Amino acid sequence: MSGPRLLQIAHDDPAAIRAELLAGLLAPTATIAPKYLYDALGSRLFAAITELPEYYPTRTEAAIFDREMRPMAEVLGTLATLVDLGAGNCEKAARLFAAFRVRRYVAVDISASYLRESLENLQRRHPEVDMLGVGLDFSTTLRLPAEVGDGPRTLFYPGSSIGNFTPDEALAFLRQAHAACQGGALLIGVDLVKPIAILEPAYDDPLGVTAAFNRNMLLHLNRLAGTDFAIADWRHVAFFNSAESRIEMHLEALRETRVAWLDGERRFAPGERLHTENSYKWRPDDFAALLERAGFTRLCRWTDERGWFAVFAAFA
Ligand code: AVI
Repeated sequence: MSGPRLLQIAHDDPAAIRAELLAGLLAPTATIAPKYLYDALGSRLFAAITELPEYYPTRTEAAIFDREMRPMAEVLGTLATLVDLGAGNCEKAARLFAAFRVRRYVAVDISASYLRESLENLQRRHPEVDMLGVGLDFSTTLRLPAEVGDGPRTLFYPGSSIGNFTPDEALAFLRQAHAACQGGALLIGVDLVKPIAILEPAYDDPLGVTAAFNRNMLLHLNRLAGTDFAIADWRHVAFFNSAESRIEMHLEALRETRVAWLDGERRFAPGERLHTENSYKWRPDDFAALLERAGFTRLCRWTDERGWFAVFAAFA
């Protein structure tokens, strides 16, 4: 048995990351991209969020896959190449291997070294599948390396991470996904609009795990940008913005606070906010229309009985 191959596509250099973060901090409404929520601790806190009773997306999507695996396999057929976008521990994709008779598995995540252990474990359990790990920040450009191979591919993008893009960004991403699947398909999970009484606790849980996840971004920024955020000066705020159909996460200054770095500073008044994430909630027909605008033709969709979450198969 040969082990999985790993490939790292260039990271942004630290100076460019620092410049981007500081520009966001100095903007009239301070904004930091949600990808900076995920340092090592942030990734663990996100995993803990998925276990919370209030955070319904992960288990609702898993239940759809459990119930609909056979109809999905009938629609999609054998998946010669499955490309897992944001693979993490690779477990969601691994559940598809048998039903979809996956022959080649390509795990893509921001860093190839994060994938090593998960892929090695998976390779031991599935010696019949050819595996490749690709380190790539596909949130900016989804261009897969030639090593992924020729022929149609099925792109797998679960978890409703598409919701962390604005609708324009989502369209741009889906157009790139359409090109990247080379005549194959996209299998994607999408969180849907639902009552505020369900949405808001999912992003502001009583245990405070989502608050820790959000506030931890400041520790990450202190390391990446050399800032001196005092975590105790900031509180987690999350609410549903109905006009934009999105949950917004912010960090709000509890008191007058000054954040300094090597050659600059910004003062925040009490109540002033730093915008850290949007999580768009889609209406199924609007998302289907978005897939069609991106170039996908035939669509299939599966939802749970409450209509909280949808999985779409979209063919190029
Ligand atoms: C990763 N992403 C789909 C999550 C979401 O629901 O938007 C991130 C998250 N933010 C707060 N809780 C979970």
